[in-house]
Amino acid sequence: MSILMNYSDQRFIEISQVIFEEQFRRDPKLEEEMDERRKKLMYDDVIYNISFLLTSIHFKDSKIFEGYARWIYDLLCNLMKDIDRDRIMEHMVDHYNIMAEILSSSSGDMLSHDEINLAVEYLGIAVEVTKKAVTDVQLSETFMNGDYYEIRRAYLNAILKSQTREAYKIIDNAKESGLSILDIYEQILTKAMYEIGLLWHKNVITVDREHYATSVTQTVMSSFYNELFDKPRVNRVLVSCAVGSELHEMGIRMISDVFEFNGWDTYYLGAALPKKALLDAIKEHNPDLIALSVTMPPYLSTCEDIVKSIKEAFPNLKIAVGGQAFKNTDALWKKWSVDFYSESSDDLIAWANEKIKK
Ligand code: B12
Repeated sequence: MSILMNYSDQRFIEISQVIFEEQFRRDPKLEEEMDERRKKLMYDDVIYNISFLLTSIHFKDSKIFEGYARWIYDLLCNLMKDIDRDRIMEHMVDHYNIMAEILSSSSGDMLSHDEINLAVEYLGIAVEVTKKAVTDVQLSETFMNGDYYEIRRAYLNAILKSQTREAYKIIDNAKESGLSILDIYEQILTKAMYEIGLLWHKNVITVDREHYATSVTQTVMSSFYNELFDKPRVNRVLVSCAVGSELHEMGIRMISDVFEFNGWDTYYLGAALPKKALLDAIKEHNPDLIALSVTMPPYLSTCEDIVKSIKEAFPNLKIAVGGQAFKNTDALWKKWSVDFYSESSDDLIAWANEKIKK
């Protein structure tokens, strides 16, 4: 005997209530995430979910519930932008698992044995579809084009799914398969971070996911340290920093690492360094090259000022500038007395190794 679509059937209401309450019991974090309005909507959703499942079972057509699971996941991601996609996946997977347990154990008088089996099967499909949907996001052309797409995609997927160990493993495997530090930095990590930025900008991921991506990527970068400092020295010195109150410092740290890997002695001074401290550091380390990085356009004028001061105090010191702030300018660096600009670390190291010799 089926209760298909009979919303007023008391058994239907009772089972929805039990599923709803069980989910809150098992996952106390839900109380913080769901205000009263959301709780009400969530309860309504339990009823919809059961009715779609029962329809699917009635027609013995798994596609009905599978399509619904994908649809409801996208809907919830759009409605609850403050909760990350990965967490919403957890909500739904828990929900489907609880539904399967409760329908199997307590719906004997509502569903036949065969119907219960179908319910469990279709809910299993919904779990898989929902897990897959976490990484099913629209990616930019830049991310999809170019070498090592598969590795970059796997790395991004691991970050979107909170799989920290997997992310490290992907980079370890890439290293083992012979990818250079330059390729890993430029083709995997930089492109993945740019994509994370775009997904945040489009409101597809939350800001905490962006912060998590940053911390995973910084840890990945530090895993290169043993190799970096092992390289034969070439007796050349780089001083580098991010300019102004710039907090974006991963790019310039990459530059510094790449130089260290090429045998240069590097002094990476981080971000938010006062001009006087930078000039003192130049005096102390006597570099062959200084690399300045700007991501946020408001710090371009700070960079211009620093470039002028460095050239006044150290006229022969070579200066390179870079970072995303320059990308949307009309070749601004050409108006300054800098020696080199490029969009990436590989061009800079190639230029420096060729032009700066001792
Ligand atoms: C992680 C991140 C942060 C982190 C930074 C943490 C850290 N420790 O670095 C935190 C959370 C602090 C942050 C804060 C903010 N961020 Co942010 N952030 C990012 C994100 C996602 C990644 C940055 C990154 O590491 N990229 C990877 C590195 C490797 O790339 P890169 O820096 O470009 O470096 C490469 C090249 O440019 C080049 N290069 C770099 N420097 C140099 C120097 C030389 C000499 C040369 C030759 C080459 C070179 O080589 C590198 C390798 O190719 C970007 C997205 C993006 N597109 O990058 C947004 C992004 C840069 N952030 C953005 C914004 C808006 C902000 C905030 C204003 C947000 C806010 N409302 O608070 C603040 C501003 C803070 C500040 N005062 O600086 C926007 C900037 C938009 C714009 N139009 O400028 C971006 C683009 C996100 C977006 N899509 O909208 N952010």
